[in-house]
Amino acid sequence: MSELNNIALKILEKGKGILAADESTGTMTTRLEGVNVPSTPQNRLLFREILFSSSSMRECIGGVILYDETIKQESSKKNKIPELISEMGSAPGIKVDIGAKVLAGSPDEKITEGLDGLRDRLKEYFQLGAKFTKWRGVYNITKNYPSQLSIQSNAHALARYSALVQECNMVPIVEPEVLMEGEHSAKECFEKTSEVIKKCFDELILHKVDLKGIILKPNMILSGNKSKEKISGEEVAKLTLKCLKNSVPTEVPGIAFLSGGQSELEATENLNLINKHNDTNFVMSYSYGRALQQSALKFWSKNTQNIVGTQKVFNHRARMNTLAAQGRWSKDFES
Ligand code: 5MM
Repeated sequence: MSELNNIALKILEKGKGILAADESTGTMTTRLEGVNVPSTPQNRLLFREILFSSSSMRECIGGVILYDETIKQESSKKNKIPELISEMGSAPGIKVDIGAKVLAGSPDEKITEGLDGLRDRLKEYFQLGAKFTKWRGVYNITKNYPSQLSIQSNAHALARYSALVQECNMVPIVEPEVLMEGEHSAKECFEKTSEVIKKCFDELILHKVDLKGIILKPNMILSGNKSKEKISGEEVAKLTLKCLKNSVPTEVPGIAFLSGGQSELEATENLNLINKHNDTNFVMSYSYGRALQQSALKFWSKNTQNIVGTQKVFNHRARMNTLAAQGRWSKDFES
């Protein structure tokens, strides 16, 4: 078994998932200011260090995606953040794209940038201890979108990124996110997500990426957040599994969903149902940002010195999702 395959499987072993703590400074500022905490480098670190040193890191969090600022910061005990994460038994990872920018030729859509100079940046991150990386492409659903231009150019970028990452002995997380924003139905989400993922794999294969050494980070199949249609969790699970069975090659070891704006409870409940019905060989776990951090951030903002209390809130969410990643969660565990 290849080294990259081992890393991917270890990150997602025994119901473990990924903590997406890779918010860029702009996004983290929005999150912190949303709870009335000033967005300084110290505060960004303080909150993140509280999460990274929580006890659930050992049992639940197989990997943490960091942002460039954080991977270079030191913890309060003066060790580097990737060292802290490794000591907690988890794998440090890094977001390496530099964001989604306006797509020339289709200005209402986005293309993710960051390929120029990537090989050198990857070497630096590897030296800093990163074991895996992340790149996110975003697609919106409207009557005319996502366009072929957006589907093809983002797939191409995800594949070039993945090939460079594997060359540098790290596992690429491939994140094509079909956004929840919009009026579309779950059927449209299913069709567009299937098309987007299939194109990504065409390009990954063309670029000779070892599919056993990647993790796919897709959206679940949901109706748009402005749609009148409401579908059940059972339906979400059924459509999500159908989509992935039809579009993901069987060599891929693991799938870690993004939460994409679902509430913490919805993200856990849907993941649980997906796993209850999982009739594939893929490990199906989580790589959540908001759905792991929201309650902890809210709690922490009331008293930023309350480390133990904040960790308790985070530990609970991480444990619920790790149960869900094994299809063993129940609503009764929430209270
Ligand atoms: C943590 O949020 C990441 C995006 O941050 P920026 O927009 O600031 O770059 C994002 O890539 C995240 O990893 C995924 O979208 C999953 O996060 P959610 O909150 O959707 O689970």
